[in-house]
Formats: sequence, structure tokens, C-alpha cells
Amino acid sequence: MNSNPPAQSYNYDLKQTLAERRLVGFWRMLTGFRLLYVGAVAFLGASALFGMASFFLIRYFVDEALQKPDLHNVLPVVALGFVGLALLQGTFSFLSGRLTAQTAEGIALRLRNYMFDHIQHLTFAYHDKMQTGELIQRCTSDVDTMRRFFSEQAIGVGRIAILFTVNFAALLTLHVGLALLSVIVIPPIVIASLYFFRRVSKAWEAYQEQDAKLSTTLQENLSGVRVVKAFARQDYERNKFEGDNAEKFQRGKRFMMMHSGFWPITDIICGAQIIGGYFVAALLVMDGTITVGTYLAYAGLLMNIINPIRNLGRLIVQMSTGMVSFDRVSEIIRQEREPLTEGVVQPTGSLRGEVVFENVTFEYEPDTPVLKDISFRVEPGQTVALLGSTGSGKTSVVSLLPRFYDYKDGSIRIDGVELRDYPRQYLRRQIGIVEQEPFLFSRTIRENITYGVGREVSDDEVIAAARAAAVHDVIMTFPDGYNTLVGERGVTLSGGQKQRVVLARTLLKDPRILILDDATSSVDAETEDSIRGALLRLMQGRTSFVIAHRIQTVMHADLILVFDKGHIIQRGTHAELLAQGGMYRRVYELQSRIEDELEKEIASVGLPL
Ligand code: M5T
Ligand code: MG
Repeated sequence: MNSNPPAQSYNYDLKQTLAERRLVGFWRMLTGFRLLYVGAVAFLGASALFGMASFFLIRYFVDEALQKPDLHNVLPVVALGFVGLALLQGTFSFLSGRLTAQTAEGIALRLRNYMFDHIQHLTFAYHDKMQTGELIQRCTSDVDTMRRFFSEQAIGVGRIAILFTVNFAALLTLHVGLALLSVIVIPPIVIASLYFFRRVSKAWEAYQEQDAKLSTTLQENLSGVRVVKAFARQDYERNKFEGDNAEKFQRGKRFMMMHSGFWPITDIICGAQIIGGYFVAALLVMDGTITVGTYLAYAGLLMNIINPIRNLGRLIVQMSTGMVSFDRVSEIIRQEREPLTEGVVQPTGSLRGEVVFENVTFEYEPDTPVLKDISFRVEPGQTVALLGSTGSGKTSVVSLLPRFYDYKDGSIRIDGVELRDYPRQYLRRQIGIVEQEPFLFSRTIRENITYGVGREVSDDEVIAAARAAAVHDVIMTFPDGYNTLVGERGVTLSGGQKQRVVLARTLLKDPRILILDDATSSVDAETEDSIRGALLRLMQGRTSFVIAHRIQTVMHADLILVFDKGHIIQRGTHAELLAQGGMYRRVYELQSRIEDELEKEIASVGLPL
């Protein structure tokens, strides 16, 4: 498994100013494509040269060829010249387009891959804060804007520079005064573009933010569709979506209006320039300073020079969208990856499984500790049960073990080594978790069970694991057995079935430390009994953390910890805790009474047990 950042890294120095960062960032993204990019620009240059040459051919044709007595001999040569130049211009332009597409698509391809990989290496804390919709938006729409940036704007800069230089140089050879007259539009265009640049970037940023919000709304609505239906909140959700969508419309409109406010301004300036240029040049023809052929060549070249200037303005404005998307993408790229293989120790064998917590304090958000002063000790192979009301910190305790989060104060040691000193990847391979909310991928059941085992697994092993988790018979009732697709396009599993598939997955992983977070919460008492045997077998020989609400599930543990508001309020074995009285005994008595009454009731109604 490759856990290190790929060769291409987009990371950069935070001390830089925004402009520097953008420049460096874009430059880095071009890594590996710079030659292609230069090629694309060079071909453009060639294409521009041939385009320019055809205007000189016009001049020659009008001023000289037409005067020649053997015109019929010259004509085919000139015609061939035009065709040849056009062909060359087209060919080079095509080649340039090809290289441009290769560059832009290549950069986007790599960036998308990088972001996907980067995001899965970010910390839990980051994922807790960042909305999924926002992440998706940045990986898709913003990356696409950057692709456009490279295919249109980045290449556009080179294109404009070349067109301008080539045609301006050509103009200078025709008439210096006319050449200088043709570029007086540059300052007003640049000033107008810079003014619009700021406004358009703000508008684009606002638009993208709203778009992300809409994605989040949509994504949440889809994954929470059951809740929406169960509470009959369709109208509310529709209104919310329509509100967000209307806002997106407004922001999109503002963005487009700004764009469309900019175009006419530059078009008017450039139009005036063209008319003025033609007019002055016509005067020069009339007083004999230049020939008609020169006039025609000038007219063509002037268009070739005005177009880049006009496009420069558009480009500057469009670049603003690329910049905003770049900033949004780099906000993610800037996040530190969670180092997976770094560690003071680099253990190779398996853990023994001795776990010691000493005065551990932990918080998700600063100044709101969820675990306070937690201390306990588990010997290898022992089972600890964590009990306590909801929100008391049980899941938080166990999520510290695989280093999903880092604890603040105190010390956690496994086999005598501080947890922080272990590489995360090692811990995560040694620790198996059946999460409170099991998650299955939309892949086959077999793939879900063998997920993350890290070796070839035989069918028999998969079946044995599924049997032990009491889910084999269920799987066999599905049309394709172990090859049945889960979710989306396949069968939907019940909560308890999912939990048992995850249990089978954990069984196969054969971890040294096992964490069962409410692993039997979604199965009925009868099934729980049938998996209890499997669980007991699973727990044998490994250190196990079992979180459960039913005392029956945990009464055989070597150590029972009772949590309340982030503290351990009681500890001991089942017998010790019963003798102590307090919360544990109260809960135990309550649960036994309920079960007894239920049994009596069922017996009186005569339901088969
Ligand atoms: C303990 C808070 C939560 C609660 C406390 C997972 C998580 C929890 N919390 C956060 O602030 N951020 C988080 O990402 O921490 O939560 P827990 O450890 O999940 O409690 P539990 O496992 O004992 O509860 P339950 O319901 O699973 O039995 O205040 O708000
Ligand atoms: Mg929990």
C-alpha cells in the first residue's frame, strides 16, 4: 500500500504572499508539462508568423504583381502562396491546440488524482469540519475551472504575447507612426481589465461558494432521504433547496452581468482604434506616403494586433476565476497530511496488547474536554467493557487507540510504548474496529468482507468468517450470494446484517486489539446470543474493548469501566461492581427487571420464544 505523498507535490511555503503563492502554485502544477507548454506556444508562434506573412503577400500582390505584364504567370504562384501559408498556419495552430489540450487535461488529471489521494490522507479532525459537498465541489468544478485556466488562459498569455510581438514588429516595418498609433489602446484596456479583475473574482468566489452549498444540500438530502420522507419534510427541503438555488442564480447572474459589462467597454475602445487606424492610414495613402498594398497589409495586421489586446482584457478577467478556484483547491492542498508511516519506533511483529491509559485528557474542540483524567490498565488478551450513558465518551476513548485523534494530556501506552511513537499505519493494521455506524462500500459482499485484509483470501476463509459472524445464511439467500452488490445498485442490507458483515471483515483481519463499538446494537437478542459465541471466540487471545448498553453483553469482561460525562465513575468486574452498588447496579437491576417482565408477558401470551 502506498501511503506516502506521490512524487508530484503541490505544497508550498505559507510565508509567501498570495500573488507569489499563486505564481509558484501554477508553476508547480506545470511540472512535467512545461516542455509541452513551450511547444504549444512555439507552434502558436509559427502559426502567427505564417498568418502575418500572408498580409505581406497581399501587399506584394497589390503593389507589384498586379503591375506586372506577365500577370497570368505570377497569379498561380501567388495563389499557391496563399494556400500554402493558410495550410501552414492551420497546421501549426492545430498542433498547438493538441499540445494545449494534452497539457491542460494532463494537469487536471494529475490534480484530481492528487486531490483524491490527499483528501483521504487528511486528519479526522479536518473531515469532521469540512462538508462533503464542499470537498466534492472543489475536486470537480474548481479543478475543471483550473483545467480551463491552463487550456485557455495560460496558453492565451503566450498566444497574445506572440501575436502581439510578431504583428507589431511587422507593423513597424510598414510604418512606424501607424504602428505606434495602433497600440495607444493598451493602457485603457489594461486599466479597465484590472478594475474588472477584482470585481469578477469576488463574484466568482461568491458563486462557487453558493454552488458548494447547493452541492452539500443535495448530497445531504440524498443520503438523508429516509429521514426526509419519514418526517414528511419534502416541502421544507424543497423550499430550502429553492432558496439556495435562487441565491446561486442571483450570484451567477451577477457574475455574468459583470462579464457582459466588460465586453462592450473593450469592444468600443478597440472598435474606435480600428476605425481611427483605418482613417489615418487612408489619409496616408491619399497623400502618397504609403501604397495601397501597404494599406491593405496594415488593415490586416491591425486586426491581428487589436484582437490580442482585446483578448488580453478578457483573459485578465477570466483569469480571476482560475485564481479563485486555485485558492479554493490549494486550501485543501495546504492541509497537512496525516503521516501514516512516521514513528519513533518501527515495530515489525505483532502487538502483545497491553494497554495503559494514564490521566488522559482529550478534546475535539479547544476548551471542551470530552475525556477527563482517564486512567486504566488492560493486560494482553483481556477484555475491557465500556459502559455509560450516551455521549459519555466511550467512542472517543477507543478512537484514540488507532490514533484517529491525538490526545492532549496524559499518556497512552501499548506494550510500554507511547502511542504517539507508533506509526499510525502499524496501529491501524493491528487494531480491528467494528464501528458504531458500520459502513459498507457499494461493491460486492465479498469485497466488503475482504476489504483491507491485505492478502489473497480464499473463498473458504471468507465463508468461515461470515459463518462466525452469523451472516453466511443471510448472504446465501441473496441472488448472487457473495457476489451480490451492496447498496445503490444492489441489495440493501439491514442494520444488523451490515454490522455482521463488518464483523466478518474484522474477523478476517485478525487484529491484536479488537474494538467493538456497540457491535451488536442492531441485532436482536436471539441473534446476539448466536454471535456471542463467535465474538467470544474472536476476543480470545486478543485485547478487546467492548462497548455495549446491555450488561448481559459485558458481564464477563475482565474489567468494566463505567463512564459518565467523560469521567470513569466506576470500575471493576461484574461481581465487584454489583457489590459496590451505584450506577452499575442500578442499570443492571433495571435491565434484569425489564427482561424478566418481558419474559413473563411473552409466556402469558404464549408466543414462541
Ligand atoms: C463524547 C462529543 C460528543 C459527546 C462527546 C465523535 C465526536 C463526539 N464529540 C465531538 O465533539 N466530536 C466528535 O467527533 O464528544 O462522544 P462519544 O465518545 O461519541 O460518546 P459515546 O460513544 O459514549 O456515546 P454513544 O451515544 O455512542 O453511547 O459530547 O458531542
Ligand atoms: Mg459511541
